[in-house]
Amino acid sequence: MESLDAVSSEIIDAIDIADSLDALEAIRIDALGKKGRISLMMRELGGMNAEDRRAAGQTLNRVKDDIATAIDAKQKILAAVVLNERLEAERLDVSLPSRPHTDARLHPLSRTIEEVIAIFAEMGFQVAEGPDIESDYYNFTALNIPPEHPARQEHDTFYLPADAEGGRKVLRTHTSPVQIRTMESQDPPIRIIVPGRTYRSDHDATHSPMFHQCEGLVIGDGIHMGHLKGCLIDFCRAFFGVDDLPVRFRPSYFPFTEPSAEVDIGCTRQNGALKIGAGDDWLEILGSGMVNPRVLENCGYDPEKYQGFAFGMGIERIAMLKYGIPDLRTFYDSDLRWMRHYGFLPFDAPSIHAGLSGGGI
Ligand code: 2U9
Repeated sequence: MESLDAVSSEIIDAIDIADSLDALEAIRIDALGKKGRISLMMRELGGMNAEDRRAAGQTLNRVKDDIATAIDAKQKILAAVVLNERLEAERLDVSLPSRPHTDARLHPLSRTIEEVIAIFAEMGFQVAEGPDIESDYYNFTALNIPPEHPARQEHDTFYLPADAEGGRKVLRTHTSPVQIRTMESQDPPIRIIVPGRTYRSDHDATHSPMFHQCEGLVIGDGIHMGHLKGCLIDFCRAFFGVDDLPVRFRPSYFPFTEPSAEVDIGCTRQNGALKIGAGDDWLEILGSGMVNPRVLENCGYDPEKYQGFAFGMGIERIAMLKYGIPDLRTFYDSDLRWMRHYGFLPFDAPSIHAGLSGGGI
């Protein structure tokens, strides 16, 4: 095994003077690779008799291990050299000023929707959603809105071009179609709120063609006006953060509810300033009512078995009242200065989760 010793020390010397990881890898392949010098010698063992093979095999394995160990040790040294070179070359100037940034804000409408959801979630409501583009059936007919009703008129509702069968879809004028769809697909009990965008052909200082509503629906066995009143009184008090807020139910009319009631909260108006809470004045906040039996029938429910109540509110309106935002149109201006003033920091939201138990808003 004279020649093996020579080959071995030649390889070990080469490892010693290797000055890069690439050079070391080339040496490894040349020695231990598939067609490497040591590997070829291993193959030659096959032609030897058993006794010679055992002795030569042991020597070869020892040499192979020595070379692998030497490569491993050198690899660590060279890797450390590379790392040190990088650490020397790369410098981080921690005194540089950071890139300019502005904190994002949550839009007051998003915040208001989150607050409304949090309050109703605590009462066991789930959030339901549906399409903005609706059929005439879901937006009007199923809700007992008659063909001659003004809401169906061209100048009040955005109609899409007629389809091949002459049917015309609408941009939903309220979120109520979602309640119809929910009733069609689920059995009572139902307890949902439906926040979302709605559209009406109206544009002035107090109306926007796109606005947001949150409606709610409760259906069950024996649901009555007392449930409606308790639920909405609790909501108003939690939303405005006033425990003893006076709440008044005033008779009204909607085609989809019977009886119907508008909900007012107590307030005072002094020198043009509005204060929510006990006072000698009232402010309309919500519409509500017991679901009209015809609407229940349209959804395949037996009105003798199930009853329910529904309600609706305009998100822009309650956001303006709660946060003192004077002009509806500013909600959609995307003015960053306005957002910095009226917007919310995303994590600055403890009152959202305070819900019914209060905690101050
Ligand atoms: C179904 C049955 C009944 C939803 C209701 C109101 C009263 C209401 C307005 C408030 C201000 C809309 O944004 S607004 O202009 N809404 O007064 N909404 S009851 O009643 C329903 C809904 C769905 C199946």
